[in-house]
Amino acid sequence: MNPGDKRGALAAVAGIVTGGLGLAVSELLSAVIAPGSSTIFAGGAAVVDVVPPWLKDFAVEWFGTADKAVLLGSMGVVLAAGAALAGWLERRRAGTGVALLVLVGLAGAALAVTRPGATPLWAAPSLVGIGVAVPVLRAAVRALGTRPATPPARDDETDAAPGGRGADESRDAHAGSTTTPLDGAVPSAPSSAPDRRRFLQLTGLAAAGALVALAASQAIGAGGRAVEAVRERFRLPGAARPADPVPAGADLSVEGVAPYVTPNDDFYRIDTALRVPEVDPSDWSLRVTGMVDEPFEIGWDELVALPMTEHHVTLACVSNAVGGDLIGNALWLGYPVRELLERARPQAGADMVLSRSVDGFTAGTPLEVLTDPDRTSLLAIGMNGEPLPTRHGFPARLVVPGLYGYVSATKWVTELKVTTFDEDEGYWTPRGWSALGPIKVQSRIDVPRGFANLGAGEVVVAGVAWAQHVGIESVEVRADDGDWVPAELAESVGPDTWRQWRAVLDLDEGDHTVSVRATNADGETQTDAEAPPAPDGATGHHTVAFTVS
Ligand SMILES: Nc1nc2c(c(=O)[nH]1)N[C@H]1C(S)=C(S)[C@@H](COP(=O)(O)O)O[C@H]1N2
Ligand SMILES: [Mo]
Repeated sequence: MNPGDKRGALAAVAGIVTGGLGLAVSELLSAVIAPGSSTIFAGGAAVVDVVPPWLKDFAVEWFGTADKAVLLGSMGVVLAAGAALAGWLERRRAGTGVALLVLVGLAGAALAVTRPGATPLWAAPSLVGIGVAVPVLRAAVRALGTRPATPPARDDETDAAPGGRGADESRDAHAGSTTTPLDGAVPSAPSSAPDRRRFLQLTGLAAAGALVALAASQAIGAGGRAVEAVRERFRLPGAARPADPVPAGADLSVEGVAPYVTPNDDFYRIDTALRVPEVDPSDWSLRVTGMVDEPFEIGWDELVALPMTEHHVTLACVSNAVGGDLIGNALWLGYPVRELLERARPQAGADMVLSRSVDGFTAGTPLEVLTDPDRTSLLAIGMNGEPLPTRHGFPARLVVPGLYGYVSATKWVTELKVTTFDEDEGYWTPRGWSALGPIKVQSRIDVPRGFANLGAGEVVVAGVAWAQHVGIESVEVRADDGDWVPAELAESVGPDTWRQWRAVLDLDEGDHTVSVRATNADGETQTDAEAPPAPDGATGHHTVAFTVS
C-alpha cells in the first residue's frame, strides 16, 4: 500500500468515526427532545414508508419480526460506507467530504421535521450532530497532511478523467526523485506534513465522545421506562360486560399446538414503528372527528371510567403466509367503538373510519363494521388481564373482529376520523394492499412439524383454524393423495376466535404429507388455490411433510 492509499484509508476511518460521533450526538439530543427526532430513526422511518410492498413482504417472510433489526443494520452499513466516503473525499479535496456530511445532516433534519407529530425542534439532533462531526472531520483529515496544492484546473482534470491516473503518473514523472513523495505530491507545492499524533488524538477523542454520547442517550432513553412504570402501576378496571367463559374443551392440550389464548410475550408484533411509541396516558386523548355532528375528545381518565367490555378476538396480519405465525388470540378489555361513534353521530354519506396512531400510521375501516351492534369492536386498553403491552399499543388500540390488522387494529390510536373511502385511504392502501381486508378462512398444522421423524403407529395431526367473525364449522385433513377426513374440533368460544383441531391418522412407514382445510360457518371451504399475501391475504392449503419410521 503506498502512503497515499494508506492515508486515504485513514481518512475513511476518520470519516466513519466522526460520522459515528455525529449520529451519537443526534441520538443523545433525540433522547431529550423526542425519540423519533434522531437522524437514524427519521431516516429509517422514511425508508419504511417508501419500501415497496414486495420488499416489505420479503422482509417479513425472511426476517419475520427481526425485519426492523435488519433494516437498522443495513442502514448502519450504508451510513458507515457513506461516512468512509466522506472522509476519503475530504482528503482528496477539502470541502467535498464535509459537503456530503452536511447533506446527510440536512436530509435527516428534513425527514425528522416532516414525521407525524414533529415540531421544528426535531431538526436539532441532525443539525447539531453534523455541527459536531464536521469540524472534527476537517481537523482529522488536515492532521493527515494536506494534499499539496495543485492548480485547480489540473486537479479538476485529474478528477474528471475516467482514467485519471494518467495525470497523476505524468506528475510523478515530472516530480522525479523528490524527498517527500506523498502520494504523488508535487514537491514544490506547499503542503502540511502529516501529524500522526494529532490524527490519533482526534479520532480517539471522537470515538470516545461517540461512546459517551451513546451511553448517555441510553440512560436518558429512560423516558420509555417512565412510561413503562406508569403502565405497570395502572390497575385495569373490571369489565362491566365480561367475556363468555372459555370452556375447558377450547384447548385440546396437544403439545406443540398454539394455545387457545396467546400469552402477551408470545404475541406477534407487526408495525411500521422503528421505535415503539412511548405514550404517557396523561398526555393521551382520542379525538372523534370528521363527518360527525358532535366531534369530541376523550382523555384517559374519562375513558377508563366508562363501562368496559371484555371479548376474545383473534388478530391476524394480512402478511401472514400460509402456515405462518402472524396470528394470535387474546382477551381484550375495552370500550365499544360503536358507542364512541354513536356519541359523535356520524353524518349520512360517511362510509369509513380512518383511525390514526401517534406515529402517523392509519387504517381505514368500514363504518358499518364499527357501528354493527353484532360485532364487538373495541377501543382496547387491556390484553389478557394486563394493560396493553407498550408494543401492542399502550395506552389504547383498536381491535375489530374479522378484519386484518392493517385495516383495523391501529395501536397507540389517537384519532377516529369519520370519512369516506373516496376521500381517504389507510397507510397500506397506496402501497399496494386492498382498501378492504376481511380475514380469509384459513387453517394451520402445528404438529407434526415439517420434516419431523415420527415413530411408527398412529400419528396425531393438530393445529388451529380461523374465520373470524364468521366462525369455523369444520376442519378436514388429508394424508398424501387420500380422501379428506374430518378432524375433531375444540369447543367453540365464539366466531371471533380461532379453533384448535386434531386428527389421528394411521400411516405406514415412509414419507408422508398432510394437508388441512377449513370450512367456515357460511359453508365456504378454504380454497387450494395459492395466492401470496398481497393484496388482500394469502390462500392455499397448509401442507407438512414428515417421515414415519
Ligand atoms: N400504529 C400502528 N398500528 C398498527 C400497525 C402499525 O404499523 N402501526 N400495524 C397494524 C398491523 S399490519 C397489524 S397486523 C396489527 C398487529 O398488531 P400486534 O402488533 O399487536 O400483533 O397492528 C396494526 N396496527
Ligand atoms: Mo398486518
